[in-house]
Amino acid sequence: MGALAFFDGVVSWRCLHFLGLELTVESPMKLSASPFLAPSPEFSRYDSAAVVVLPFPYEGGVSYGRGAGAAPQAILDASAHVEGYDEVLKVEPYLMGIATVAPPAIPNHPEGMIRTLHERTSALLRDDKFVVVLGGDHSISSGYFRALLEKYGRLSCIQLDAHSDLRDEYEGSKLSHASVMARIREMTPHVLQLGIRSQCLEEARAIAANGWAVCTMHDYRKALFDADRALAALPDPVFLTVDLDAFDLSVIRSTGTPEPGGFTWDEGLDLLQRIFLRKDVVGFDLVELSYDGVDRSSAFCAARLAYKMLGFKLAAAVARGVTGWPTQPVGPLFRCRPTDRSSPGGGA
Ligand SMILES: [Mn+2]
Repeated sequence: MGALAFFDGVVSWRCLHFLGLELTVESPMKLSASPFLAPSPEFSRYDSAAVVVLPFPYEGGVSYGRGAGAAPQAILDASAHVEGYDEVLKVEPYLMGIATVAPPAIPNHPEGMIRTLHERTSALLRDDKFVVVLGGDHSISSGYFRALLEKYGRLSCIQLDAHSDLRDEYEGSKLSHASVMARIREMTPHVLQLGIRSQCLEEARAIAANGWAVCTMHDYRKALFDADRALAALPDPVFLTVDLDAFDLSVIRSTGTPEPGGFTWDEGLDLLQRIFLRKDVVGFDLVELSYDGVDRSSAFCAARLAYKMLGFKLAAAVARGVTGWPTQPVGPLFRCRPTDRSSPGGGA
């Protein structure tokens, strides 16, 4: 294949004008050899896709179990076995076009890692793609959050997680996965944390002192926290970060720091559907899957979850009249439109 192999599947066209000649070159952002869902090629081309999946295999921020670095590829491999038809929505959401780019080279220090993710997601957002980042451990999320914040000017964050991740630093690092929500809270006051069932005294005191919107799983189950009211109070647009340990071990058991008592599959999907229908979700990530080469079901559930969430995103856009149900990829469907952002409480 030689030098041409590099450009095989290369995406994002750019035109240069030089001495009156128009030269078309391509940026070195390669498509993945294993596209999400493995659809026929016409549904995974970059230029026509509404959605871009970015695998980000980083696990330098973990504190317990490893395997997050192998997770994105495991999710992509599993996604080839996910049905393209959504039996609840009764449509095939992949018809909107879902491209999957190859993972970038990631520096092995956290600052460089964050910078790399920020740069990659910023480039995809400039092309008006709806970007799904597949982690990787949770320390990556602040890089994508910053890219979205720069695009939209203001941004809220909804986190589904067993852990509140609010320690200012953990094991000497401010960029540990246990500190990611502390970093995001430095960029926005509008944060809603759901499913929490593991935190330290420092975190509990900070939550109480600041009146932060943190819904423990106990309070969720006992109806002691009004999630609908908290959702309504959160300004649009919203970044959604899903730590897969938010789900119960009976759904997804292979995570970096597993905790019992999480969302069932149906509970989690119901909550996520409400979030997508009521809020303007402009991007999300799935993090903390720990792939050990044996447990295929956790990776499959993560793939299924990502596709369910994309179906919810599409259904919300259809409900708002932003688009009809797509029958073929026609480029970005969810691009930022000022009229979409007129209502802070926004959404259907
Ligand atoms: Mn967690």
